[in-house]
Amino acid sequence: MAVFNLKSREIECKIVFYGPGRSGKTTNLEYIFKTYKKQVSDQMVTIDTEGDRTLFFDFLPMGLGKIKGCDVKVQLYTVPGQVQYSSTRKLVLKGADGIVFVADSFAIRREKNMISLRDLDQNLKECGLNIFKIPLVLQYNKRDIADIPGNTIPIMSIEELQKDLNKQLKVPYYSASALSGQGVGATLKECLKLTLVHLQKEFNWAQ
Ligand SMILES: Nc1nc2c(ncn2[C@@H]2O[C@H](COP(=O)(O)OP(=O)(O)OP(=O)(O)O)[C@@H](O)[C@H]2O)c(=O)[nH]1
Ligand SMILES: [Mg+2]
Repeated sequence: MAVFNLKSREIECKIVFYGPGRSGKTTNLEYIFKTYKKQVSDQMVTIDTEGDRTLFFDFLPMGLGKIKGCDVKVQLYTVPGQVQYSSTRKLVLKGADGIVFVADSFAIRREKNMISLRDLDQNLKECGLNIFKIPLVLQYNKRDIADIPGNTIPIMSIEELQKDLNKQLKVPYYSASALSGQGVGATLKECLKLTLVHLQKEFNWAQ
């Protein structure tokens, strides 16, 4: 839940990068950290990892400057994608104002994407939130692999990913490569836009 300070006209909101293990959530944050230096207000904090697996969360604070007279601050979080860290995911999800769901384009991860989206739905419910109402953007990651000529790794098409994950939700989606950064900024900007519009309505702060 965003913190809105009427006196100082400051708003602080939380965006959570969700998705199955190894889909590229941490890589998204790393790219944002090194690319948006002007907006990043502090170091990226990575709490507890094992190799490149997130065991707790990553955290990156950003300042977007003034929007309609309000100083907008955003906290980006990633959850640990591995199935066994369900309670940590729920903890990180608490108070989320917007979600980026990072799906893996690898065909072998098809089931894992769908399980993770169901897990998001369930955990949002337990936090008193609704997957159809919360600002949500889907990111179809690792498209760089699909674009390699002669690639032999089976990759899902955008149409297949849409059918699996976005048939009912009908939310904005982006193809991306968190590794090269393609589509990362667009995903984040869309999620920020949806989140701020949602908060404007909720708090009436743009009046
Ligand atoms: N080719 C390619 N590899 C990627 C991309 N994004 C992430 N990876 C690789 O996928 C692996 C997992 O990426 P992470 O960002 O650690 O995944 P995660 O979603 O944070 O995983 P958990 O912390 O276990 O939930 C790493 O080896 C990344 O380099 C991408 O867009 N393209
Ligand atoms: Mg991670």
